[in-house]
Amino acid sequence: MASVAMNGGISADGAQRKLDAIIIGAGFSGMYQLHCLRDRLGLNAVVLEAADGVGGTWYWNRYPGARCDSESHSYCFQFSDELLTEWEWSERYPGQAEILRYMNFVADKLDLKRDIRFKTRVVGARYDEAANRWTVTTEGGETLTAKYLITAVGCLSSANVPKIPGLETFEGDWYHTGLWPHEGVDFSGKRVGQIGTGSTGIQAVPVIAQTAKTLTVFQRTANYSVPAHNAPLSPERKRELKERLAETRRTMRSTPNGHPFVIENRSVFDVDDDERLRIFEKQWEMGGLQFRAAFKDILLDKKANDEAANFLKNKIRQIVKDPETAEKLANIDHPYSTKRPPIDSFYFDTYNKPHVKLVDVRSDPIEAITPKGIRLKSGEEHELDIIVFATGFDAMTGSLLRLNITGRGGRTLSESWKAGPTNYLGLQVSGFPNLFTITGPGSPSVLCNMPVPIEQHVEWITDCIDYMRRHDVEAIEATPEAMDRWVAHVNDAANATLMPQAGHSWYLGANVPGKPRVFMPYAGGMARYRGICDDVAAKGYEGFEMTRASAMAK
Ligand code: NA7
Repeated sequence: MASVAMNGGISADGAQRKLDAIIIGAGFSGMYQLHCLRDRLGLNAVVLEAADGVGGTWYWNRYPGARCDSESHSYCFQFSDELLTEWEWSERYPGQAEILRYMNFVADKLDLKRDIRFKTRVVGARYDEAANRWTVTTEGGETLTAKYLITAVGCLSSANVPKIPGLETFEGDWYHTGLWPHEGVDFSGKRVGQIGTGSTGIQAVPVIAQTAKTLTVFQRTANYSVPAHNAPLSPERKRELKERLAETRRTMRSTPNGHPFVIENRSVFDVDDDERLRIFEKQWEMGGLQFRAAFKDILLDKKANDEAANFLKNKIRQIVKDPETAEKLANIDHPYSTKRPPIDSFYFDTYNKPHVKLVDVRSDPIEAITPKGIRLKSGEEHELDIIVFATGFDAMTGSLLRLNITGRGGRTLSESWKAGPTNYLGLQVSGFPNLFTITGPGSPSVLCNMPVPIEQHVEWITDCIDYMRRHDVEAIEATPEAMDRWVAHVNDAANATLMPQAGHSWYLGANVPGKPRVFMPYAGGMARYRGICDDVAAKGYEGFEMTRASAMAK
């Protein structure tokens, strides 16, 4: 269908056109949602984006070593053969700069930028019941209205800087990895302290250590990591990947996590000790998230998980030469993969460098930041020139709640989610008609290779809006009963795995003080989830209340 030239919702004479849809965020989700609504359904849609470019998380996360942990050939849109064929990745795992180039390539190819309003941060959204429209307010004080409001704000976009007393007194510089300066940071000759050893921290340590005078890593929770074995893609591998596009796509659609590899159909104790060790070694050599696909029960059975965990802890002890440091790193308190499992490039090896030191802040917590550095509870003080906060995000709900969304009857999303996020299919909340949350809590999202759940949500929302238009439906809203059933199912799915056992994970919201502890992503698997969503649609959007135009007029 022909697209409508909107220039970000503003017509050539500066007046605001009547919008059908407002999309918040220009990452993978927002870009594809715009393409679907504008170019497939012919709607007047606009994307509002705080940054001055596309990319979402890859626009902001420019920290040293920032790289995706999905393999490049799978970390891209699958909906278009043309995009897949034209774009060529250079490495096994794509780095931040290359992903950003890819996203600009897609945005230009699909001519998306003319309908994205950059440097436009949304600070509020309110549903007007009488008009059945959403009014969105921007930081600049503008208002825009549309029938549909679609959040495409990502799961990990609200940076979490812990409130450590004294930060404002620090005389050096400090940065959060998720809000990294575009011009980069020069670590040469500097005494650097890094707080955090999640996926981000584990990527940053080896790169910062290359130039810093000293690097002190403050570790609260020790973490597993498997080598990424990142490398440039050879011409043969590039050719092979292009030839296998259809097969890769099929695999990604059929697996529980959207990755381009299959989980082996065998259990840890189906094989003897020697064979198990051989398999783990092979997976370690292969590298990446595929490690956990060696057996099907690693996330289901604690004893099975212990085998993988012990293998990985032993690897740390083999790599790290100083036994005391090795023990601190291997002293991991949660089952493998129950927190997001990092993959790395020489993370543990970096601790063999004389200028890199590990400080265990579980046993001796950070008490304050002083003008000169970081002071621990014991009184031990570390003098620093730069502090890097690799402390993660107010994940999954933070980016939604800071939009200040108000639904029917003046009820805010924060009120609705006081005890933790509740919704139907991760897509809709009762009381918030025509609001769709792409990769919202309660959907598989972060447990998957992200482009897969993003495409699935965007296509489902597009089909739903298309259905509404064809059936004269003005408003769609999840029913409270459907939400209750879905929340119970999300909890059951999580409890069927070992994942809730990592008590301090951001999956549970435990990394942000005061946040309700609820296991947020849907752990039932992507392929199963897709089936449920398709079934709901096939049954005329079961669990949703649809209000027709005739009923609205009354
Ligand atoms: P994560 O995985 O939330 O990691 C944050 C790290 O920061 C983790 O080691 C935390 O320890 C640590 N942290 C957080 N607050 C503090 C304080 N106050 N003191 C000491 N240490 C602290 O975030 P990432 O950015 O690494 O990864 C997020 C996702 O982005 C990743 O999984 C990929 O999906 C992409 P804790 O474990 O809470 O004890």
